[in-house]
Amino acid sequence: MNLESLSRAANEARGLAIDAVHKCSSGHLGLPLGCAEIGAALFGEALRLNPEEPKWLNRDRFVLSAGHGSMFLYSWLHLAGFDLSIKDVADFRVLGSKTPGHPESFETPGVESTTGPLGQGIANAVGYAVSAKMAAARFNTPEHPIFDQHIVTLVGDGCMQEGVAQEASAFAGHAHLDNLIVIYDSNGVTLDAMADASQNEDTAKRYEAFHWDVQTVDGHDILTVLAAFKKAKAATSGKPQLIIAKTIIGKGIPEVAGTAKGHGEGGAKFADAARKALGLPEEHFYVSCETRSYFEEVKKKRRADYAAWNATYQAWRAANPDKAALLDSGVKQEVPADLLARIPAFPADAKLATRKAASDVLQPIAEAMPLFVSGSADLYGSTLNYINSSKDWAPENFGGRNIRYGIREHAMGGILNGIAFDGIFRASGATFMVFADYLRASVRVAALSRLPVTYIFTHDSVGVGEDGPTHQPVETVSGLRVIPNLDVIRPADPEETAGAFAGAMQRTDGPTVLSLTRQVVPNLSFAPVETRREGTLKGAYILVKETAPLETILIAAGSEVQHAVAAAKELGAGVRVVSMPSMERFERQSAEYRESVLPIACRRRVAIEAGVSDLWYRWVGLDGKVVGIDRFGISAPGNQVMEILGMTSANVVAAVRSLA
Ligand SMILES: Cc1ncc(C[n+]2csc(CCOP(=O)(O)OP(=O)(O)O)c2C)c(N)n1
Repeated sequence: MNLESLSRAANEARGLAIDAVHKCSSGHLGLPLGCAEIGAALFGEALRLNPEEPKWLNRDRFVLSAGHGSMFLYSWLHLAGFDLSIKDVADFRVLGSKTPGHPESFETPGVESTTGPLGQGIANAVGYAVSAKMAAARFNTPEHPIFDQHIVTLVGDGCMQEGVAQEASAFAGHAHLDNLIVIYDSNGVTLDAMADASQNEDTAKRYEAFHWDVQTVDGHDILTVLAAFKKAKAATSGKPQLIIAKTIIGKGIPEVAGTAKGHGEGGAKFADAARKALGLPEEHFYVSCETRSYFEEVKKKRRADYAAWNATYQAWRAANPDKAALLDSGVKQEVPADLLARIPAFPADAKLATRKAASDVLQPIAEAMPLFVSGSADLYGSTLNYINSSKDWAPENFGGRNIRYGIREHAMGGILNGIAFDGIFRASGATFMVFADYLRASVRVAALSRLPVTYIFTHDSVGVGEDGPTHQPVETVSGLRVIPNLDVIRPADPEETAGAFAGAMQRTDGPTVLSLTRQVVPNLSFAPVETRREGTLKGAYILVKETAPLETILIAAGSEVQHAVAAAKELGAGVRVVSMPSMERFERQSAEYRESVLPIACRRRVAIEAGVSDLWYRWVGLDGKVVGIDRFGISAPGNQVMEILGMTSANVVAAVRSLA
């Protein structure tokens, strides 16, 4: 460690941020300037990283929860030697660059998580910490402890104010995640105003009450920050660690420092004077030879740390070939090719809710995929997604595969993302469909970041019944369908449920929602098991084939498929029933397949689903009709609610007969 070098690097990092924000006339200077010394301490010394192996399994994970301060991350990744050139830094926010406005996990080496929506990052960090604990429990051996990394996240007042941070922090304290270090950039400023315009809580006391250890330091004193960090890493209290770093936002641009004007790009117009005052030359995007050579030395040390770990790792691999193969399969996101075949067929006369079918399907999937983990937001008793062959994930059993998130849906969403960002375990979590909106912000980030998270959302329609309209989703399923890169699968029966679950597992470039019923549905056993399973993987398929020239197509999903089938019987031989459990998967099929299922020439179409009708018009067209529910539900037994709100075969028949 060399204090002079780190201080110099801090000011040069400030210069990079000033130049980048000045060049593109947008971005946020406050955090990169205010946290420059923290950056120097972390990236110049304290973090266990190897820029040459950005995916080193035992690296410390650094999550910039305050994603608006992205130039902090880009500057330090560049200086530390990640594959991010000075040109990349200069191309901040330019089309196609590796330095987008907010950090995106899939764009930039060293960026662990997509952040920007405040609060998500801290929940991601908790997820990373969960993953690290699970990895240590499942893979470490007494001779070869290959996982002992820390998860470090930098958060601001904004992250701290968000509810998701509160949920995630309470979860972390309860779970004794002592591998988690949160650094709070406490600068007393938010976007609009001084932070005291909207907050006056005692954060230290709040976190102590969450069972965290808390230190408060001067965030501009590199040695103090380093000492606090060292103490946090060495803590033996079994608690997560909060370092409250008092900083001055925008430090380095006196005209705006310490004020809300320092938060964004406001200070950039004082760039020249600021550069001079910081001792930087005229040259933009300047990094001194001294700083370069300092980081070359740091890199050497990091290379040696990595090599030492790698020796242990290779010895571990040799001594534990089964564990090594399992870890490899997790990292490569492998899915058994015969997954679907490992799920036994249901009895032809099965009458199950699809949530129960999913519960039965989950067990062989969990056996076939040992790194699949399942959680619930205090609803296992209803969501039925407990892995029976395992136990609770808990401090005394971090190898457990069932994670109790408590009634913290949003944190669950962010934690699932963190586990998925880490990329070893396959994360899934459950709640009632109607509460999907509580974690929607995290679902959106999962979709954007191409994370293979599985959401098990049960009680997916007004069929919920007696709990009434507060618990009866009508708009929720379609609300999820409009999120790009999110698959929603709403299976109609147990075999479609098997296909849906396997489809979610096979998908590695984005998340999947399994939309499942509370109420019993018939097994559509008149169609072969394979037809229903494979058809679900394709998103839509012909469930009932017309036996005369095609006149009418009925389209349905989930619990309403039975009504389409009954209506077809009444309507006669020229009617086809298409089961469409997943619009998104169907859209990815070839034009030929789509035409074979929904021939364009047949425009007499009716769709039925117990939810808002809008999206179904896409499939029935202007000539067709939709039997849907465009209002909130009713408190009464589910079958009565369904009937009153029109979910009957008679209504499908009437809709068809009303067509030209
Ligand atoms: C969920 C969410 N709400 C609002 C914003 C817009 N926003 C970006 S930064 C910010 C203020 C954050 O304040 P703080 O964390 O103190 O950051 P600092 O001013 O210290 O950089 C706001 C409101 C956002 N990015 N995410």
